[in-house]
Amino acid sequence: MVQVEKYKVTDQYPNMKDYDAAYESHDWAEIEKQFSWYETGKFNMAYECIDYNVEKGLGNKQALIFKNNDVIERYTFKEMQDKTNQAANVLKDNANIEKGDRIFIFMPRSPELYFALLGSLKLGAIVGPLFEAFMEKAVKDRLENSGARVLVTTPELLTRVPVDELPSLEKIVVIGDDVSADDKIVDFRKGMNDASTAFDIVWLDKEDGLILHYTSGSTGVPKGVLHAQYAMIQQYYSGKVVLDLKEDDVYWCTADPGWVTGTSYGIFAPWLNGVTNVVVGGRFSPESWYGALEDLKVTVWYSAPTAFRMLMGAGDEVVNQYDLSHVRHVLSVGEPLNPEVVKWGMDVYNRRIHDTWWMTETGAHCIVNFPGMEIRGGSMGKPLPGVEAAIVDDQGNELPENRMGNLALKRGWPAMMRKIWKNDAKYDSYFINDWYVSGDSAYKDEDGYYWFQGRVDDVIMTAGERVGPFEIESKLVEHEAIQEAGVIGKPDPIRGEIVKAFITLKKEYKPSDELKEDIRLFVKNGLAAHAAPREIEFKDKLPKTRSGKIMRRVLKAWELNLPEGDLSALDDD
Ligand code: 6R9
Repeated sequence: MVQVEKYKVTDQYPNMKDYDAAYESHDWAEIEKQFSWYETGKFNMAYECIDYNVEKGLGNKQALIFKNNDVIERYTFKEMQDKTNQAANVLKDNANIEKGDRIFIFMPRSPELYFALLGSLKLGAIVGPLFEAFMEKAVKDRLENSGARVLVTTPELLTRVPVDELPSLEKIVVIGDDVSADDKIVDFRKGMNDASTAFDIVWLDKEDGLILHYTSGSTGVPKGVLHAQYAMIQQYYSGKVVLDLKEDDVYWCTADPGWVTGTSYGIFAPWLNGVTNVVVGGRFSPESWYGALEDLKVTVWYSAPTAFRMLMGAGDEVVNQYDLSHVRHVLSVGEPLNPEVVKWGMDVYNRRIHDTWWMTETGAHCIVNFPGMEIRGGSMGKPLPGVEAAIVDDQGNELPENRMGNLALKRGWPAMMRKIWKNDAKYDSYFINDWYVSGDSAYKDEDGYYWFQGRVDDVIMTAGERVGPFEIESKLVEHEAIQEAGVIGKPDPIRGEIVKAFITLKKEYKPSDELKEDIRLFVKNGLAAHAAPREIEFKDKLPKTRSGKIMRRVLKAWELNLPEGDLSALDDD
């Protein structure tokens, strides 16, 4: 049995009630009372995020701090109200947007992205955010499938939009200097200069569309996941109890809005809670990230295992050059958080890193390490109050404790997706009876903690044993030479599958046969003989999605010489 590291609650969270009490007493109807629509019946996410805060007297409070290298821009909630109203007017004056029309946004992070996105929501449009790194085919597929009527982009990225092949696309709003406008192209900056700061928000119903995120599932075909306005209730609540957002917090979520984390927790949760929200542009480097934490005095920091592993690989000396004393709460999402990383977080930041599990489809946190509960290194935690989870078999029967199976959620949590765009059959295929089946494999221990094992398709069957790749990867990254590891099952005539590991080494280490042998022994002695990789291949880097997930599907395709499938999510910079 692997030793589990436990991290007790400290006095860091004096205001958090304990987890069991919060779960027992939870009632979404009580949370609804926090929103303006509880009184008015009129919904609009952008109103709740921005205007409602101004009305509550937070107009002069910093809403957005944008940092890109040495440039820092700051906007109060009142300024955000004006800017988002102006953006809404620019869109309204140039395109005939009706409630539910799709407006896509394809640009790097900048304050204007947030003005345009919230402005689109004020018009009642459904927003579709795209990663700036998408190439022509990925852009076309998404605009085509969604039938987007308007695209907001920059002059540089416009070159990747096959405008002539997109008949539904009526207007392109270009954000740049010297834009030459015509009957299709709109000059955003000129429009903003001329636009009024007054705008009549289009009121919606709670089930009206909010956001359309395209995500590549394990099969690799991108699908449009639609969320409704009502998702806000869970985003707000989890912002309060999981991100632990408080009035004076300076909050930084490192995710791009092209990924659901960058909208649910990079836009909605912080602003629904009236908190100062930090956006950092430019590329990742340990120096620029620690610099942002120090300069902006960030208090709550939400990032991903891939980033934490890179920071860990950069060495502890870098950390010590920065003053991170303001950071009081750290969270992670996107991939399993290796116990080694949690341990390192305790050593160098003196903070517990709180893992959170959820998906594009779930819209908000579902399984979390609640700030007030004991953390067990490697576990994604327990269900968010108001969410019912279980491990089920392929027929939807609940499995007993400590049995690996499908991680499932009881249908009906507030932020659940409402449809897969133009693909009802796909939507229906997620459900067995009342269970939404996530496609992740996990087990629940006797204390109710959930332990991620891998995507269902990634689970390895070797010599009659089921092994989750995550456990092996986590053991591998404990090895002093290893930076990152991706593990797959490779078909084998005798054993069914064998464990194969793709490994990147820390800078100081060189590949060698001795090192392979040492790594094998390390896993064999530290985990189990059947988990030790029979094959090891060293790589300069691993294939990852733009949100930082190791793409085991691509590793497998390389290994078996299979087609790689849709690679639009692959981060190939
Ligand atoms: C928010 C987000 C969802 C998939 C999910 C799972 C993996 C996310 C995780 C995690 C282990 C965690 N995942 N968080 N695995 N522990 N804390 O990531 O959405 O991009 O749709 O990915 O990511 O496999 O099913 P999305």
